[in-house]
Amino acid sequence: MQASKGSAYLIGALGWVMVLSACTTATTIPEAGTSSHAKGVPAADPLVSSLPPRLPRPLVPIPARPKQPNPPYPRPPSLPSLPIPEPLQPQLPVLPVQGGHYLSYPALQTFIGRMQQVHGFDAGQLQSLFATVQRNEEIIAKASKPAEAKPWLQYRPIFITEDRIQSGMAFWQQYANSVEAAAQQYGIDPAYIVAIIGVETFYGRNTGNYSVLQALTTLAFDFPKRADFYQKELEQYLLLTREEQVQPLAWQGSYAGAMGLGQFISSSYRQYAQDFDQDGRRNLWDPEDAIGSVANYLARHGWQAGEDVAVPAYVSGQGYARLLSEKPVKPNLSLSALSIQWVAPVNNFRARQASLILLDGAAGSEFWLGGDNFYVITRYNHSNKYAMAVHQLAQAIRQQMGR
Ligand SMILES: [Ca+2]
Repeated sequence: MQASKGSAYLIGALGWVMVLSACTTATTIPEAGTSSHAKGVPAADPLVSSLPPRLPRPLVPIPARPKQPNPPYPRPPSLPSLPIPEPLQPQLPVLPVQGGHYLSYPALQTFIGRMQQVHGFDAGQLQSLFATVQRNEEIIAKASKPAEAKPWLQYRPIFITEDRIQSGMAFWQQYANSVEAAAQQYGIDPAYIVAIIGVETFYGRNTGNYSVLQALTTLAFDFPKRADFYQKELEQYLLLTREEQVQPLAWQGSYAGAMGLGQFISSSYRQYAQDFDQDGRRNLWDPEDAIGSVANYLARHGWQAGEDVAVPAYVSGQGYARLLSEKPVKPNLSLSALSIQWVAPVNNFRARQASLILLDGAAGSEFWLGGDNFYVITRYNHSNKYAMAVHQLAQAIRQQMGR
């Protein structure tokens, strides 16, 4: 594919010098626009490894994020109804014992004892509750093969589709008041609120139809790899349903126990869910509550208003390899540190610092720089591919909305 490496390198090097120069001398930085596509991003060129390092340059200064007062929250005129779980009795029901699979598990008995001692649950009621829960093999199989295990070239087409982009535009238009109110109140780019709900559930199409109690119980006691995590989430789920006065058998979610349009796990639901429509209940199956809750989640994890999320990167030589990490890492590289390893953004990139991301795309290796906001999105789902899908969907929706 590279018929003339010499001339390609020369052009690439010239372009790179121009980009670096633009990046480090700009005092005002233009909008990122729609630079998220990977087309034209060059792969690493192993021939160019002995160029001298550059002197560190200062980062583009970014003004501190202004505090914004909470605007009065306007209610949209009317909303269509998505299926919303009914509130049930706050008390756990006394259920007939059915010889439930899990009652024989010592780990479940230890768990019930802890729920009684630490949180004051009635052990008898919990015995009755768990007697109704059966192990679900499908849940274990799905947890063993998460979508994030796919390479980017297979992962991207799941989420970046015309149908999802159009649905995102329709969702944004339908809930424009809530999206704008949440964006303003929490200082979040509205396109990313819309995109996360799109990637998570296709705007409510796929909120999941597994019993959350069954999913969490199965993974807590029959998925040793993440048993500690899911036992904590099961604990959180019982606390959550008690607080929200919902029967634990009532809620349905993903195979991993994630709930609502934003797919919050129980601990996140308790900590970050918002009653954004102010009807007295935090209901993540309600689009307005989901919009406010996603925005709150991003804000609480450090979203930086006015910063870009990600930008394609030029890479030369071999030095970039030491900057890569399989898992998401908190950005800690300045543009000057990147330039020393011959890495530079294709476009101006508004971010205090960056991490280098390598994705295996349809056309080969794709290099990207992710800023703090890219990392914040990975706090939602600990995957660079996930955050990139959110970024590209957000950019595609925004482009078609003309915003
Ligand atoms: Ca509500």
